[in-house]
Amino acid sequence: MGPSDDLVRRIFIAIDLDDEIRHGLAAHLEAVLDGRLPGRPGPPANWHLTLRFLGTVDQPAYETVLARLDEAELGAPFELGFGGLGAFPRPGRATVLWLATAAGSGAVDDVAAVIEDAVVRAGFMPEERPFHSHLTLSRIRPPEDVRDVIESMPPFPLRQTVDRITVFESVLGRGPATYVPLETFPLI
Ligand code: 2AM
Repeated sequence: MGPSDDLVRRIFIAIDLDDEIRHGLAAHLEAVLDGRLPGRPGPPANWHLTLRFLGTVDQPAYETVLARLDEAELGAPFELGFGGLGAFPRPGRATVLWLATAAGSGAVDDVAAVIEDAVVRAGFMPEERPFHSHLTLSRIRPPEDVRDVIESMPPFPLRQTVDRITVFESVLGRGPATYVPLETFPLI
């Protein structure tokens, strides 16, 4: 056992957003919805596009994940565009309100599949739910009908270049979780 072998962290792998996207999206939501997102909106600093949630990971497993990601062929950088709003499990009874990806969605799916493969090689159970790329904006409890909100928002027009993926730690506490970037892996 090394000195940090008992360290456990809550880990996920994601596409981080440029500050321009954070500011632009916050302004877009404010302009279109007057800041009135249903439910509990996440702070813009927390916005990201999850590729794979790992949950609680001990230090040896964490290091194995990093090694498998380091070996993985993550693909080339790409342009990511966004669309309008959507909701899980469905707009008429939503618990999660999200922003869709548009241009580059196929590349997001591809990199998510490569990461899934790397994570399974690292010894994790395969993800059973199909991957749906989305940027979570708000969590809604109890569920609400958000069809009007979804219909009232035009697509978000900005784009960003995705040239790396980021391994985040989710630090839970009172209020919103804090997401701490731990490692990045370049797309080349
Ligand atoms: P989300 O992408 O729909 O927001 C950190 O918690 C990130 O991992 C969140 O973005 C969250 O969902 C995602 N995630 C996926 N599965 C999760 C789970 N079972 N518990 C918590 N977060 C999960």
